[in-house]
Amino acid sequence: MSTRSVGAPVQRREDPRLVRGDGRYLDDLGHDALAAAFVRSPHAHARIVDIDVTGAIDVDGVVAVWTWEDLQATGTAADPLPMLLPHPSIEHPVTTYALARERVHHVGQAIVMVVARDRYVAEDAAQRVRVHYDVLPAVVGVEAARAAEHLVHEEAPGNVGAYFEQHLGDAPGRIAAAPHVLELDLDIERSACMPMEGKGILARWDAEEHRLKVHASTQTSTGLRAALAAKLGLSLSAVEVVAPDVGGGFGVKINHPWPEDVAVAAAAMRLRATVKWVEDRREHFISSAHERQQLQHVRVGFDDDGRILGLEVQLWHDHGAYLPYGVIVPLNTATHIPGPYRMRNFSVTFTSLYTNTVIVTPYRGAGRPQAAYLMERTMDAVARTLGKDRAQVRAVNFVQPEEMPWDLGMVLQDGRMGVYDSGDFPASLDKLKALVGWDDFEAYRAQARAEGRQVGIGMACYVEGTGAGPYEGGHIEIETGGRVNVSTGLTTQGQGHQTVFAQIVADELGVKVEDVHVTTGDTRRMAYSVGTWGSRGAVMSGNALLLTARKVKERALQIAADALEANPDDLEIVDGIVQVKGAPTTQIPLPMVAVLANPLRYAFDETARAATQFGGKVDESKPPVADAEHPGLEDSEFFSPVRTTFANGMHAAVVETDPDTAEITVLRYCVVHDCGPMLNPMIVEGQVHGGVAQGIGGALYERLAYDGDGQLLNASFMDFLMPFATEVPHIETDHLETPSPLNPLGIKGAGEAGTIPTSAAIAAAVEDAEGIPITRMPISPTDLWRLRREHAAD
Ligand code: MCN
Repeated sequence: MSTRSVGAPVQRREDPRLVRGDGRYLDDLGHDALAAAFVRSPHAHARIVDIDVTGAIDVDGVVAVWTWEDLQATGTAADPLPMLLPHPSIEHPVTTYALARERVHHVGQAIVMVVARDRYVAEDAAQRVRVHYDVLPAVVGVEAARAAEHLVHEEAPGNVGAYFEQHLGDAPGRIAAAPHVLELDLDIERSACMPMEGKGILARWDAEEHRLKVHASTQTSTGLRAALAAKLGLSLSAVEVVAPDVGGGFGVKINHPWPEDVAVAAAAMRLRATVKWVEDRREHFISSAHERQQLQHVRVGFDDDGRILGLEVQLWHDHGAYLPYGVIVPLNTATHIPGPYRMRNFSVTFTSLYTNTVIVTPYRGAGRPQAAYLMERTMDAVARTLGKDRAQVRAVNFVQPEEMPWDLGMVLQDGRMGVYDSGDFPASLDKLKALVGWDDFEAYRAQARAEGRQVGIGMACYVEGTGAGPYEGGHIEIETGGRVNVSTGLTTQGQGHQTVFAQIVADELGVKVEDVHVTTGDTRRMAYSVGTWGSRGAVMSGNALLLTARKVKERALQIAADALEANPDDLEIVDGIVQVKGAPTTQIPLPMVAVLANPLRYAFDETARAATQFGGKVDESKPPVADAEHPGLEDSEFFSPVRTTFANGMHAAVVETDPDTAEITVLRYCVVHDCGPMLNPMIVEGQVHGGVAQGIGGALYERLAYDGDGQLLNASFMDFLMPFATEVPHIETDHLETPSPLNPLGIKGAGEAGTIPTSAAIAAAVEDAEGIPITRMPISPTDLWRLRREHAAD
C-alpha cells in the first residue's frame, strides 16, 4: 500500500535548491540585456514644465531616453494604464501613465526612462536629465484629503475616488434603542509589502519569431501577458510571460500592469532588444505600492451581555495618487468587519480618497487586518464598558456551527453574496483559551507584578474570504519515462506550491511525490490563470490539479485495462504500478501505460518498444495508442468554485510593557487556525508563522512616515522598522479542521491568515497591560509613552 502524502508534513522540495544559491531570480537572467533606469519625481505634486534629455543622450552607452511622447509610437502604451478591478463605487477613476504626462502626483513617479548598456550607465545618464517643475500644493493623509483644500486631480472633486455603502437591517434604529452605546475612532497608518526581491521585468523582442518574451518577478504572469499584448498592440499569442523564482510578493507583484512593465516592454519591442529593469529598494519604497492607511469611526449599540445590537461604521481610506487597482482593499475591510459575529444590523460606508502619495494595492491581508482591528477593538471596548471577560463577550456574539452556511448578507468584490461555508467559532475559542491559558492569566499577572513587571493579554478573531474564483487550471502529463509533469498557471513566491501540488497529484495518481515536477507561472505551459493572491492557490490550483489527476488516472486505467484485458474498475495504481486489486501480480507500470498512449515514442524509442513485450499482452499489429484521437497520457482540467470559501482563526498575545521606556515585548503568541484539512501541516504552520511575523511588524513597527510635502521620510531599511527574529516569539499553533463543502479537497486558504488579527491582538494586550485604550496601529514605544502622559493628565 502506498501512503498518502496529503496531510503529511512533507519537506519542502523547492528549498534545497534555493538555500544552495541555485535559485534563478529575475536579476540572475539576461546578463546581456540593456538596462533601464527611471528619472522619478522629487515632488509630490507638480506640473512638468519642461524636460531636457540632451545631457543623458550624450552619455556613452546610452541607447534611448524616452519621455511620455516617445511612448506614442507603440500601440496604446501612451494611454492611461487600465484599472484592474473596476467597481460601481468608483466615482472618479484616475489611473496613471507608463511615464508621467504633464503632471506628477507623488514623489517617485516615473517621468523619463533611460535605456543603456548597463545599469551604471543608465543611472548616471538619468542624473543628467533636467526636469523643470511648477510645484503644486500636496495633499498628504486622510485629513488633508477630506478637507479638500487642494485637489490631487481636478477631475476628482473632494479628492474622492470612490464612495461605497452597504446597510443590513436597521443599525441606526437598533443603536438608538440599545441599553449601551459607545463610539470609537481608530487610526491605522501606512505600511507596505517588503519582499526581499524587488519587482522587475526582463523583456526580449524576438524579431525572427515576432514575439515578446518576458520574464517578470510577478504574482500574475497571465495578467501581465494580457496587459502587455493590449498595450503594445500585439496579439496574445505573440507574448509569453514566465515567472522565474520569485523572492516574495505579498501582493505587490500583482501586475496591473506597473508603469515600468509597459515602458520596458515597449522599449524592447521598439529597440528590437532585450531590456531589463530591476527595482531597487528606494524605488520600492517610493514608487511601488503601500497599504493599510485608514481612519475608522465606529458607533455600536449593545445589551448587558455584550451582544451587539447595531453597528455603524465609517471608513476613510487613503488610496494614494491613482486607482490602478480599484477598491478591493477598502471593500475587503467593509465586508470582513462582521468577522465571526452575528451582525444583522450593520451599516458601513467607505470613502476612498486620492492623496499625493504612493498608490495603494493589496498587502497580505488586503484590507482585512483593518477590519479585524476595528471589530476586535470594538469587542474589547464593549467588554471594558460592561466590566466583562473579553472572551465571553465574543462568545455571546458568535455565529454558531449549526447556523452554517451563514449568509453574511453582504456582496463581495466579485458581486457574489458572502456566505460562510464552515467553521466552529466556539470550538476555536475554547482551543485558544486552553492554548494561551486565558483563565489562568490573572495568576500570571499577579506573579509578574510581584516581580515589578507589567504584562497584558489580548485576543482577536477573524474570518477571511479565501480561494476566490473565477477559475484556475491544471495540466498533467505522464512522460514515457515515468516523470509526471504538472503545470498550473498561478505563480509561486515562496508558499511551497511545488511541494503541495506534487502531494495532491502523487496521491491521486498513485505515484511518488519525487516523480512529480510542478511548473507554475509560465504562460507557455498554461495560458489561462488568474494568479496568486487572496489565499487562493491551494483552493483553486490544488482542486484543479486534483480534478486533472482524476482525468489522467481514468485514461491510464483504461489503457492499462486494455493491455491487461481487465476491467478498469478492478484496477488501482500503487507506487506507479497499475495492478489488479487483490491480484497485484497482474500489473503494468505507469511509464509503460504512457508508452502505450504515445505512438511516436513507440516508433522511435527502444525502451518504449520493449514495453510492448510486457507480459505478451500487447498486440503489435494493433495501433499502440488506446485512443488515437487523444494520444499521450496527459490532460487538463479547470476548477471554478460556486463561491468564496471562508477560513477563520483566533489569536492571543501576551505582552510586557516596560514601565520606564514603554518598550513593548511580545512574550507569547498563540494561534488557532481553521483552513479546513491541511494539505501540508508544516507548510501551513510556516505560512502562519510568516504571517504573524508580518502582523507583529504591522502592530508595533511598520509605519511609512510622510511629511506635509509628501516626502517619504523613512524610505530605507535604516529607517523603516521591521521585526527581526529577536522581536518574534516562538509562535504556538493549534488547528481546527472544519472542511469546506465548496471544493473536493474541502480546503480553505491559509496564506494571509497569520497577518490579519495580529495588530488587534497585540493592541488588546498592550491595552490590558497599561489600562489605556489603544486606538492606533502601529503602536511604538514613543506612542505609548505619549499615551501614558495624556492619560495621566486626564
Ligand atoms: N495550504 C495547505 N493546506 C491548506 C491551505 C493551504 O497546505 N488547507 C498551503 C498551500 O498549498 C500553499 C500555502 O499553504 O502552499 C498557502 O496557500 P494559500 O492559502 O492557498 O495561499 P496562496 O498559495 O494563494 O498564496 C498567496 C498568499 C498570499 S495572498 C500572500 S500575500 C502571501 C502568502 O500567500 N505571500 C507570500 N504567503 C507568502 N509566503 C511567502 N513565502 N512569500 C509570499 O510573498
